[in-house]
Parts: sequence; structure tokens; C-alpha cells
Amino acid sequence: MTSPEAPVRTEQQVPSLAGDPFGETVLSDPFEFQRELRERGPVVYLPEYGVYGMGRYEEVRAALVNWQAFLSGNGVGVNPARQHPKSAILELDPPDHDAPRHTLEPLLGPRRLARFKDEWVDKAEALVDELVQREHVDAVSDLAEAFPLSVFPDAIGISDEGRESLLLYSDHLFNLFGPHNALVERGQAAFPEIASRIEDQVHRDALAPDGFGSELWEAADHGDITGELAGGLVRSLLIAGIDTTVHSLGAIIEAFLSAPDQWQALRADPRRARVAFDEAVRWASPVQTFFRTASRDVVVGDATVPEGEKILMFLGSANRDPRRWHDPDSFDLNRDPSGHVGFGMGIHRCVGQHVARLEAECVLHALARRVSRIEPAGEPSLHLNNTLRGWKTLPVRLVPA
Ligand code: 4IA
Repeated sequence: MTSPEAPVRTEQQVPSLAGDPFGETVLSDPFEFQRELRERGPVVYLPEYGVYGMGRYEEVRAALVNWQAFLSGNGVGVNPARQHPKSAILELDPPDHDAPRHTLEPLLGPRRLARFKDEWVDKAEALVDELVQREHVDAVSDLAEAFPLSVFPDAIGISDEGRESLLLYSDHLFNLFGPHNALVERGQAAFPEIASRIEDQVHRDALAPDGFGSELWEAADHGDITGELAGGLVRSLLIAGIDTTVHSLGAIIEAFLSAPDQWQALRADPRRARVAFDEAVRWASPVQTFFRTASRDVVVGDATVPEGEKILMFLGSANRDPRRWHDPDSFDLNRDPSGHVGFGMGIHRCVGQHVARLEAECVLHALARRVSRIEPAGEPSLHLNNTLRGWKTLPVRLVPA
């Protein structure tokens, strides 16, 4: 070897950023912290947790597609493993990741989803018909929660029992990707009971025929995946498939409240619903962050993240990085939001995004034909979560067209 080894750098040589990305202050208003994070450099040390962080689009995107250097198998939370069985897909690296991914992907692909379309359109239209007649609507409970809960558990094939617990269940698991803070503390008492009821629903006998759940168990019968993975993937659908769509539907309403002219643009051409959904996911990033682990010393910019260290990927920051996006804080149907990292990127990119898109399109089409204006009707309140960004309440008036 004639070429000298690159000097191994430690966290001291990486710029450092004080502050708690999971604290109430930053979760309530993450934008200043994220701006600071991007300004400090392509990779930054976060002394509060002894982890690294990335907030610029280019490096976040590059890390997400580089699964060899940035592992998921060590858990995508701050702790080495979540206090719950490791995800059967999200927290696996190749080759373990391949079978569950290849099994789930076609089940949730556009071709197989087409069978739900007519029913979901009808449900969205009936829901919006009812909401436009009300004086006050909470866009969270009445719309953003109501619609996914009316279609997705059915599509999985789970029984009615315990549906009200689904939001609490996944909210707590999303909190568990973060540190053991007050948010985790608050959810702990109720969790074991909720979780055990939900565990009962992932077994094949509990699942209705023809749903995603039964299809996963059939894949196990064919030997594509183990029975343990089949149950694990049903659990993944329950964890990742509801809160995420709830908060993205909430973000769509928030986005149109922030930009009423964009609502008129959508009404003028409802075919823009698809781009509206992706732009809302870019703009709001309902999944704000998750971790990777360096499989070796990894050079990022002119710094090195040492092997074994956790790196927090700030998806929300990357999606508003002015180095990549013009006027990133504005919700704009005229931009091309493709390439945003709100669904992740690379081998772990959101496998459920076609489901989310179909749900959002059904809701947006129903709204676009029935609602002339979306107006604020009171103070909204944020829902804090270590991973998710969204609203607890979003009072609106849907002015009938
Ligand atoms: C799982 C990041 C997110 C949307 C997600 C959360 C949990 C799981 C998958 C994805 O438990 O598999």
C-alpha cells in the first residue's frame, strides 16, 4: 500500500449541534433546528444522544440508497433495537430483507389495489357529503382519521375489535423509534394491553379471506416467507399503514389552508390530486426522521462517521433543503415534487405508497367536487410524536361548492 490511509476523524472534527431533536421545543417547531443542522454541514454530531445527523437533501438521499454502508438491521430507532419485536421488513438488511419485500410489494402495488378503487371512491364521497353539511369539522378526527380507518383495516382483513386502538398502538411504536422521553412515558401504561389485542389479530385465523393479511399467510403456505414473517408483515401493515396516511391527509388539509390559491388550482383540475399528495408529503414529511447505522467508517463530505454509529436521517429537513428545492416552505402544485424523500428512497422506500396515494386521491377528488373553500375554524393543535409530524385537531369549515 503506497497511498496513505485517510486520517480517521472523530466526532470532535464533525460539527456539533446542541439541542434535542426529540424535545418538545424542536418537535413543536422543527424548522429552525433543521435549518441550523443543514447549515452546520453535511453530517453533524448530536451530543444530546451521541449520534450523528444528516439534514441536507443530497447526503440524505445518497445515504438512503446506500444500504450497504447505512444499515437498517440494527434497528431504525435510537436504541439498538426497539422494545418490541424487530420489524419484519423495515429493520432487515439484504439478504434477509429480500423475501419479505418481494412478497409485500406486489400485494400493495397499483395492479392489485385496483380492486378497492370503486369502494374507496364511494366511501370518500359519502364521507365528504356528510362533512360539507356540518358547520364545524375537525379535519383530523372527522376526515384524516375517519377515512383510512374506514378502508385500510378492511383491506387487511382485521376484525372490528380493537380498531380504535390502532392509532394508539402505532403512535406508541413511532414514539419508540426515539428516546425514552415523556412521549414514550405517557404511552407506556396503556400499551401492553393494546399490543396484546393487536397481536391476536395478526394470526391467520383472525384474518378475513381476500385481505392483505390472508394473502401474506398464503405466501407463507407457498414457502415465499416463514409464518413468523407473515405475522410480522401483518403487524407492519398495522403499524405503518394507518398513522402515516392519517398524518398525510392532515398535511394535505393544512397545506391547502396555507395556500388557498392552490385549492382553487386543484378544483380547476382535479387530475392534479396526485401531484398535490406528493407535494404535501414533501412539504410536511409526516415521517420526519429515522436512523441508520454505519456498517463501516463512512465518509460524508469531509467528515467520517465511525463504524457502528447511529445516524439520524432528517427526511423533513431534506425535503425543505433550499439547496434542492426552490422556495421549499411553500406548498406549490406547479413544482415537481418527485425525488422527495418523504417515502424514503432505495430498497426501503415506502412499500405502501400506492395505498396512500389511492386513499388521498379518493379523498381529494371527493373534496374537489364538493368544497369551494377550505377555511380555518379555530386554533389547530399539534400532535407530538418522536417520529411523526401531524395534528391533533385541525378545525375547518368546508364551504360547499
Ligand atoms: C414496520 C417508517 C415507517 C413508515 C415504518 C414504520 C414501521 C414499519 C415500517 C415502516 O414495522 O415494518
